[in-house]
Amino acid sequence: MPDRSFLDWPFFEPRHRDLAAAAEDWAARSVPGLVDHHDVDGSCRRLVASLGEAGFLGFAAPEDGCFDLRALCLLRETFARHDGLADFAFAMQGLGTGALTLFGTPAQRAQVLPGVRAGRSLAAFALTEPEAGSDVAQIALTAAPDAAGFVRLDGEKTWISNGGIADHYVVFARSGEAPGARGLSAFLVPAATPGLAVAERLETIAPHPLARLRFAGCRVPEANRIGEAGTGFKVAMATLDVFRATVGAAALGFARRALDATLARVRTRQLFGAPLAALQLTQTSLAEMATAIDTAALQVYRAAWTRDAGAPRITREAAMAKMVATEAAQEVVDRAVQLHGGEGVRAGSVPETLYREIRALRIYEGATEVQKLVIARQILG
Ligand code: COS
Repeated sequence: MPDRSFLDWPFFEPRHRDLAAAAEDWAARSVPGLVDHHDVDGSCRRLVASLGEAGFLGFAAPEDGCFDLRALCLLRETFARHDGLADFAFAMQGLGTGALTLFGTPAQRAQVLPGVRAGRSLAAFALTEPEAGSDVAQIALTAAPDAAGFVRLDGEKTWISNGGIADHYVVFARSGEAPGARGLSAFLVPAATPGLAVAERLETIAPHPLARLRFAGCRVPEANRIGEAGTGFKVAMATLDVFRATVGAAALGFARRALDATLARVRTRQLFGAPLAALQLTQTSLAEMATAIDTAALQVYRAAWTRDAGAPRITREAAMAKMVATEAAQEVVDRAVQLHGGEGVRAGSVPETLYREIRALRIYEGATEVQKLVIARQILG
């Protein structure tokens, strides 16, 4: 059982402690029966349906439009500790609708969010392009006026999580009001819209549903624009401000699992006539792992608490939380592999699985290098 003492920190309210216990209970009972890593599409559909039934998706797409970021982080941390896909399935329902929750009209929200909340429909966030990932202002997919009341989308998106299985995408496009960041808009695009096709499914070291999408004469009503024309960059950044802290939380879940597995290992594994845990070199590693985890948790829940307490923006806090927690988790997982020896690299072992799972978190939703850029800009003013 992982260290739960952080739940006594003053960041949390009683409802958060209850939620963490309920999430732990659901994950322990349900996740093993829902996940098959050889069938990531089916696993995600089953997970989303079950998460919806259990009521957890209400936190990803809140009915009142107000995120409880501490709750989102606690849920991602708990689900990630049990299985990377469980965390992924939950997180995408939030990231894929975050723009609607924050900027959608009542009609847009009513069209999409109840299905997402109930686990009946899957959501996706389509920002990255082959030539625009870290540099969002370079987005090239065009949104041009078409027949009266319609826009026409042409271009490509890539590395889209839930690509291929999502029921709707929030797509960021160049609508051309101004050059660069000020000429983008966000659109809600149902997956069945003619002209939208999955160009390629993408395989990664920790498989989950991921695709490159092609938009060719894909027409959506003007009414599907999320927020004002030309504000797509800010819509994307504000969504990422919320979800970056939760990426840190998922990393924390992986790191806690790695430490737990390592503690069990070093207590039982005999070396030079004593348990591995008796060696001071091992103790140094354990101390550094535990400290890195607490440091990451402080950053994640500081960011979440700051937003929940009413801060208008947590750009700096969220970037720090994502950077610190994902980098810490990579280090913790690597140490776990090392302390497990050969077992640490055996395909399917806990450390090996975590080693594959953690890597992408230092890249997606803004690589560590981008977070440094964001933090520096914030402190420079
Ligand atoms: N919330 C609201 N508004 C924001 C914002 C935020 N977090 N961040 C920037 N903005 C606003 C700025 O205030 C600026 O507004 P004005 O034009 O009114 O002055 C505008 O957006 C443009 O900002 P900026 O000049 O900083 O834009 P850049 O193109 O220089 O941004 C970074 C560069 C690196 C910060 C941005 O492109 C980024 O975050 N990239 C990473 C994206 C990412 O996470 N990609 C992964 C894909 S998602 S899996």
